[in-house]
Amino acid sequence: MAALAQESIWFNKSQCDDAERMYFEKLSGAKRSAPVEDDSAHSAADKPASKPDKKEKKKAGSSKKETKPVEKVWSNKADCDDAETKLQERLAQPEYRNPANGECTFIMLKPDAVHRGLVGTIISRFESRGFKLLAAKFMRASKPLLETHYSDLAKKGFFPELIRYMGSGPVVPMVWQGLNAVKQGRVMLGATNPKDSAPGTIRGDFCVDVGRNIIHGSDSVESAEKEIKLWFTQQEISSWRSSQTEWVYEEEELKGSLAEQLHKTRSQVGGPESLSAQIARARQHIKNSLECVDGLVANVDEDEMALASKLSALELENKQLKKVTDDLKSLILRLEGRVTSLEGGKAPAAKPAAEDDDDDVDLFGSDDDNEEVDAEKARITAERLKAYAEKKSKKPALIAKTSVLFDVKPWDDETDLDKMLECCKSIQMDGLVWGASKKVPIGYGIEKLQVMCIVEDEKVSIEELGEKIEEFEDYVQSVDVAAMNKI
Ligand code: IDP
Ligand code: MG
Repeated sequence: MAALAQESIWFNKSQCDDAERMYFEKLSGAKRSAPVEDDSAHSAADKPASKPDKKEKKKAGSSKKETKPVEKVWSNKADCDDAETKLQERLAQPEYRNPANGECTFIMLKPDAVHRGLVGTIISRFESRGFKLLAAKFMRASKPLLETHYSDLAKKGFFPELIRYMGSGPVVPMVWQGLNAVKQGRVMLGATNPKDSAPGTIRGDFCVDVGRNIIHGSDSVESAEKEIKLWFTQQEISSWRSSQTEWVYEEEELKGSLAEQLHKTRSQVGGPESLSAQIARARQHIKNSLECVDGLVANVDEDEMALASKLSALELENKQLKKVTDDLKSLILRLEGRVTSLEGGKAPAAKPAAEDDDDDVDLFGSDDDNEEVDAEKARITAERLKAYAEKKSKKPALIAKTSVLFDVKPWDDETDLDKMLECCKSIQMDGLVWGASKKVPIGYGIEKLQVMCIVEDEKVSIEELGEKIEEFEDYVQSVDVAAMNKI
């Protein structure tokens, strides 16, 4: 009898070893030892009762029973220990957990369950199922707590009785954790009305009346979270690892975990779609920037070229005007000389009297009879020369002037350029005349102001004028002389 019992135990152990070996190999990556010729799949150590047979086989050598290669479960204890260590190490890694196994639900044994002594039985059902108890307490629930808990049923006719019944005795609120704990919890509870609950469910097995249905269970993950927070503090919830974990959950935990990790990584980088969207956005941004820079360069070139051609045109015009005035000046001088010579009968009339005095020919050529006439002529000539000199002195002297084009840059696109221009033109100086102005875009919606002025070189320093403009700090960031031309 005892031998028979032992036999059966050994048989089971061999099956168990196989399962264990496969399981350990799967989880820990432990290598099988090479197939060996073994005369006992269930080794001598495992099966002491076979010892005599083994000896016989050794002696027999080529016995009838063909020795077939059988994989050894573990070649030695060191291998086994090694595999165990590896398994434990891997299990200890957090990514080895399947987050789905961490789902929590709120279960509460109602006062009728306590009164009827079903607390242990019901807890046992959850434990047996493989769920893990994270929190539990035995308490009398206050009315406000129960009203909050059942607030969604406040309008129901049975609400006052429900609150009274729930507060009529102690309750056992609990937090259970496990794979699909919320849904599975509801399945284990059975329908709200016990008359509809299937046998095998808690309500189906232990109660008959909807108003005395002994147990509560969260109906969704969201309400579970809410209810757990309502009934428990964070400190009251224990986090622990059941030694049964790997016997309750298979290794798809790992798959779930990897999938979860991938999902997490993707959501961190914004998902594959949003990543490509980000790249597209970045590309567009770079393209825009390049276009903007191109536009800026084109603008600058265009402006500068326009300005340069305008300046060279002005320069040419200036030269032509200068030539015209020079020609006119010499013509006037010539004409004046002629008029004088015609009027005075002497040429050139423009010569000063002193020069005439030095003229030996004239002096020695004059006789006493003509002395008075000559004196009169000399007086008239002197008067005319004086008048001419006076007239000439009244003519404006040629004044050196410069035409300046200032580039006045604002701080940003919000700077009021009209105000800035007003400020510039508020600078009034002797020898300064403000001219035309225009706004020139410099990119990113910002415009600069170009303002022209003519200054008399003697009276106005261009550098000082620039500094004066820069003093309008509220508007002006910097001032540059874009172009300068002598007039
Ligand atoms: P549940 O407990 O299965 O989630 P709910 O509809 O949320 O069912 O109702 C909450 C509790 O209110 C029930 O467990 C039960 O105790 C009670 N209840 C529900 N319907 C009735 C009813 O028609 N008469 C009396 N009590 C009811
Ligand atoms: Mg409910």
